[in-house]
Amino acid sequence: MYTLYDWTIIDDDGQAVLENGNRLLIGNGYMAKRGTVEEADPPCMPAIILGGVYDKHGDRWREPVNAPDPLFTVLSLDGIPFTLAGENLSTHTQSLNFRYGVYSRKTTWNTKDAHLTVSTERFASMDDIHLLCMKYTVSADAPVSPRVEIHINTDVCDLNGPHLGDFRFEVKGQTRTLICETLEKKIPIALANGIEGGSLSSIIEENRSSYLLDLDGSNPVELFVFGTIWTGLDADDPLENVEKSVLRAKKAGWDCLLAEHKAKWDEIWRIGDVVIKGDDYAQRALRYSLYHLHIIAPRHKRRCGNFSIPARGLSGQTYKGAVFWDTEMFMAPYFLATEPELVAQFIRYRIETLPGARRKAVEYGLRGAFFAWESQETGDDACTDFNVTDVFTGRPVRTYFRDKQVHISADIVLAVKRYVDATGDFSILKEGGLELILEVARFYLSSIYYSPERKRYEALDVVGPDEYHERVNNNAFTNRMILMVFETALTTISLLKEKDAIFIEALMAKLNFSEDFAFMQAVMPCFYVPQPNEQGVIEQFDGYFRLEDCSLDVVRSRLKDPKEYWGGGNGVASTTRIIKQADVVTMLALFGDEYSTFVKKANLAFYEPRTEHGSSLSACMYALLACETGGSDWAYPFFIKNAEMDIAGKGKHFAGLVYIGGTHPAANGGAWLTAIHGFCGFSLKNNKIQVTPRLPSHWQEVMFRVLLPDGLHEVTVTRDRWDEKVRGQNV
Ligand code: IFM
Repeated sequence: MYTLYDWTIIDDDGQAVLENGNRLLIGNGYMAKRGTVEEADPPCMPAIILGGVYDKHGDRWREPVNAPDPLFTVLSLDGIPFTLAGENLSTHTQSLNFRYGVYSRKTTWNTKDAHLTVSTERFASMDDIHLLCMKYTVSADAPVSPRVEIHINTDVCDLNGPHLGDFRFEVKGQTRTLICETLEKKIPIALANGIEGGSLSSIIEENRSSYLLDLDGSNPVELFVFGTIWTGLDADDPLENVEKSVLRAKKAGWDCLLAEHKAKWDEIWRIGDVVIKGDDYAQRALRYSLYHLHIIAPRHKRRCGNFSIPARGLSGQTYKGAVFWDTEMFMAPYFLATEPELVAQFIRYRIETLPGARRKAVEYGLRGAFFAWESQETGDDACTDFNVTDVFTGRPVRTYFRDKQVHISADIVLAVKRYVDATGDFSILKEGGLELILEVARFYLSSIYYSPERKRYEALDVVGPDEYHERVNNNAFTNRMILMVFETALTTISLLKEKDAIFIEALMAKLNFSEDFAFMQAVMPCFYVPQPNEQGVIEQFDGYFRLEDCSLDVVRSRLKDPKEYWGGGNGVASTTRIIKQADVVTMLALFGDEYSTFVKKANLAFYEPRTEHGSSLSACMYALLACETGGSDWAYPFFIKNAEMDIAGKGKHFAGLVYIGGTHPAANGGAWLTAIHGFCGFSLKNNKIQVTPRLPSHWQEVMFRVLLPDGLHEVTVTRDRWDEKVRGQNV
């Protein structure tokens, strides 16, 4: 069972192994290591996921590479390894300090002569992203001689692997190296570990990485293990680099490396922290959520191009380690306020993957840029046509996420627009941002239809955010987003024309966009966006109101298997008004200025009881809209649901038979969105901070910081007032 304290989460029974893997994850944006114990075997899903490194095994799903573990350590006595499953287990706790990203465990086993305890600490250095550090301490209350073996373990678990081959080990003194390569693209992956004995005199026998410890019953033995990882995407000679990194780490030593790592975290929190007064649990849970965003933020420059954040972060191989709309819509707002350079990096990643988006559009007989629903390093779509497995037949189910969830391209445009609005950084538009916007506009221009009867342009045969209803016409959210793309294209062109007319002319010529431009102008006034009915409710898509109107409980009672997929051809929700996640409500939360409070309230009241919230992207949109309509207390449980998503570990683990467990960065971002945009009523207008306090009734105060072009702003919001201090340029 876990307990959440200030900056620490502790699990004291080790039962929930898979949940703890996520809950106690450490990382630094380059890689993340799951919160499993050092000796964990593949069924416990130990993993070190490397951001942006993918592999495909045969015709199985392409997914991120799980690297060998350079910190793998097993303790044994008389040849019998100690495990958490052993009957000799006495006590076990694991914890995570989420201020500094330090994982710890303490486990005691009974032996016939003594109680034997292993205590470890480890971190993924924020200072040297290639480095993992571990302190491994063994103690006993009576003399005993256990053995410690430290390997670079290649026996890792993969959902669709294995992904590595051609393993070549070498041992040089206390340093062990391994070079191997991915199967598909032959990317070299190099690892090394170096071991330092804090009490080397206690080690009486040494055989490569195997140590027989002579414990005297009072003095513990401390071993320090430094593991490093480089890939062929980082350097020409990753092997040389891992060796150098290990030597550097051994020379610096644990204390120094830990201090450097902590200094980086201090810097992150100096800008990124949020302080809540009046609600300790919310404070802890929100900081924990922000921690999870920071450990997957790709701050480092990659020589092979920019990368973004996958939907399950770096917590495993779920969803093929792919980047979805989650990043732009749910995570980017936090980083836009605190580290806008990261959002620029997300956008650059999309600019660099434009060729993949163009290829996808061509594949569907369309023009422009149709971004991948599940994007990996090239921008080609990793999403398959059969993304769910039927629980009854074991057969793949045809899903339409890949070909019909067209809003993905517009979501990316919205992020570009928001970035430029907030930072005034027009350079990104010239470096491919405007090209991206125009190519997305062109994609929609090539996919919409004109209805002569209704005298309007429509978007037909799409899937909106509610994935349970496939191939629908005029999904309100999608249509409004498409219109936003046209609006953004138009305003950005005229804005840049004023600044650099030659650039605009050249770009229009390069893209041959003049005809599209004229067509877009003609389409805009007659592009259809569904409007509220007399009751103020907006129909989610054409014909939605004609579907069976039954309760969530009734739909749930129709399930024959708890893992059954609710959507698609045979899903229990497909023929009903029950939806998976916020859809119309997301549109209202994004375009709030265009709708009255009456309409917002009507849609909240209508859609919330009909929403399964089967996605971690749902709660925050309901919460945001509720805050706008005076419902902060109503929104509070939705905020908590988001903020504690990875603490409680109650998120869905299966879609059909496909494993979808992992961390939920979109929910982490959603928690910040609700606290800051929702409860504090924060927004930016022309680079000026605006706040409308609407805190939940038991909150006294919230402090957060925003990094604007003129410096760091510290905003304090109380129940009825707010205050802003500018801390100047020197951030
Ligand atoms: O992007 C989401 C989608 O909206 C719902 N299914 C899971 C995806 C990844 O989080």
